[in-house]
This record gives sequence, structure tokens and C-alpha cells, in this order.
Amino acid sequence: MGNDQSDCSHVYGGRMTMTGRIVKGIGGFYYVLCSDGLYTCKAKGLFRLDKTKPLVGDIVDIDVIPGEDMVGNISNIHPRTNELIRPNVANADQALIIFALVSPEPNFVTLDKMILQYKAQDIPVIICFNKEDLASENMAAEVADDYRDSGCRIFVTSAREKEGIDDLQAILYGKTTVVAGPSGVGKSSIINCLTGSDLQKTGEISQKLARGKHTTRHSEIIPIKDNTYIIDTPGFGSFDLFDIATEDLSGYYEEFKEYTACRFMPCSHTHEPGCGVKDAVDLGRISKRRYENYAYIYEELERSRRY
Ligand SMILES: Nc1nc2c(ncn2[C@@H]2O[C@H](COP(=O)(O)OP(=O)(O)O)[C@@H](O)[C@H]2O)c(=O)[nH]1
Ligand SMILES: [Mg+2]
Ligand SMILES: [Zn+2]
Repeated sequence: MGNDQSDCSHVYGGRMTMTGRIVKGIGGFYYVLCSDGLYTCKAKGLFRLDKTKPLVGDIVDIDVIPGEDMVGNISNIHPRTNELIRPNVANADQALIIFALVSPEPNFVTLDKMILQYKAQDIPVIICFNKEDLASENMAAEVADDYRDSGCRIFVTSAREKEGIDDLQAILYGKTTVVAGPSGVGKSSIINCLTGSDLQKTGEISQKLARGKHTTRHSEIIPIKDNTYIIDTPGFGSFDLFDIATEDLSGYYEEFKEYTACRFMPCSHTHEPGCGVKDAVDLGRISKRRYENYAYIYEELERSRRY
């Protein structure tokens, strides 16, 4: 992102403006992190001007309201490098998808759908397989192998044993990373390792809370260090693959790319004879698990299109 938030206050005719980043938005209030702290802001007038709604992740200018304690009004949104739909945030550089190797048992179809969701939005994906301490060595290696050619960078960690966290730190540095994954996989534990604090509630308590009345959670930016941010996203329920047409699906599978010279063109790589992708699966060049889940997701997209 390279947004420099230092030295960003200016005084124009007695009016003070600051530049910062929206870290949270709740009930019409935006919390904007500036060099001297967190401002509570509204966005009066902005909507009417060009109908742009401020998003978590936006770099914004604010007018500081004189005589009040850290209160402002958002006057301008800086141009976005991108805007994600799910979660609806701005200026994310990459996504970190966290799954546990065991406990909870990984659902690889869900993982693949999450990968697809980010790839369809042009966001590079990092996968972190956590709870290495609970898994057999074999399993960690097998799973990592399945995703080796997926175009995603793979990390295997244990938040409990603090294994692999340094490598993760390194790849997050200087970037804004959206973090996602099912509940219970260790997202909060990993975020705590990264921030070196216990700010995130972990374990059963937070899971109970999440299932309770206050299920409306919001995306929130957590600063890790200079210019390094994590966007913690609300949990997800069932997963619709938005905006992906069946004929585009295979294009998001990096590991298929070498093998798509099929007898029939176009080829869905599901049932056609002389399919290069299926041959590569048979020869062990494409992960069987990735392929089978591709075929499953393809079918699901086909079915949803028919209704
Ligand atoms: N054995 C083991 N347990 C972990 C690890 N990471 C997290 N946990 C535990 O898994 C549970 C869920 O972790 P939490 O961070 O709350 O998951 P979240 O729902 O994804 O945020 C907690 O009881 C954690 O202590 C790990 O690497 N190994
Ligand atoms: Mg959590
Ligand atoms: Zn084919």
C-alpha cells in the first residue's frame, strides 16, 4: 500500500485536516487511524456528492472538529487500489486463508471456494494450515502438496507452539492482508502471535459469543507494525460462488494451465474424452483432491445456473 500516514496534518484557514485510514465502520461512524490517534468520524455530505460509501481500508482526509476530543468528518476518500465485495473492504493487497489441519477437520471444498472467491477478485492468496502440532507429519506434507501448484503460497504453522509464525510475519510485512477462515481454526490465536498481544479473544468463549445475539460482526483493521495491517473479517456461513461462470472456473486453477490442450474445445474437464486435465490427474501431475473438488464445484455452479 505504501500509504504514509506520518506528517499529515494541515491547517487551512483555521480548519485542520488529517489523513488516516478507516479501521472500522459501525452504525454510521467511521474510526479513522491517524498519526496522533483514532478519530471518530462521520461522512456528512460525501454520499450526496458522488455516492461513494467509505469502506474499511480506505485512506481518507478528515476535517477535525475543533473543541471536540478526536472527532472528525470525512471530507475525501483517496483513490482505491481495489475494492473487495466479500468482505466489502478497500485497498487489500492479499488474502490469508487460515485452515486447521485437524480440529476442526478441514473442508477442502470450502477452502477451494474461498481461494476462488479471492482469485476472481484478483487478490493473491496465501494459505496457512494451522495446528501442525496436532497433525501427523504425513498429513501436513500431503495437504501442502495438494496446494503446491495452486498459485497460492503455503505456510504450515502452530500458533500454540509458535511455529512458522516468523515466516508468516515476513510475507505480511508492508502489506494489508485480509484474513479469513472457518471458526476454530486459530485465526485469533495467529493474529495474537503476529501482534504479540492478547487483544483477540480466542477459544470457546469467542465462539459462543459469535453464535449468540451479536452475530453482526464487522471487518476491522488491526495494525501489526508500520504499514502492515491485517483485516479481520466476519465469519462466513454457507458459501455462494458469486460472479463465477462455469466456463471461467477452470481458469482459476493454476495447476490446470499446462494441461488444457484437450480434444474438445471448450472442455469443461469433467466428462469429455481426451481431456488433458483428466489425463494429468491420472498421471499424478495434478492433485486428485483439487481436481475432484473442482468437478464438484463445477457441478454445483451448473446446478445453480439451471434454477
Ligand atoms: N493445538 C493447537 N490449538 C490451537 C492452535 N491455534 C489455536 N488453537 C486453539 O484452537 C481454538 C480456537 O482458536 P481461535 O484462535 O479462537 O480460532 P478462531 O475461531 O479461528 O479465531 C482455541 O482453543 C485455541 O487455543 C494450534 O496451533 N494448535
Ligand atoms: Mg476468532
Ligand atoms: Zn479438458
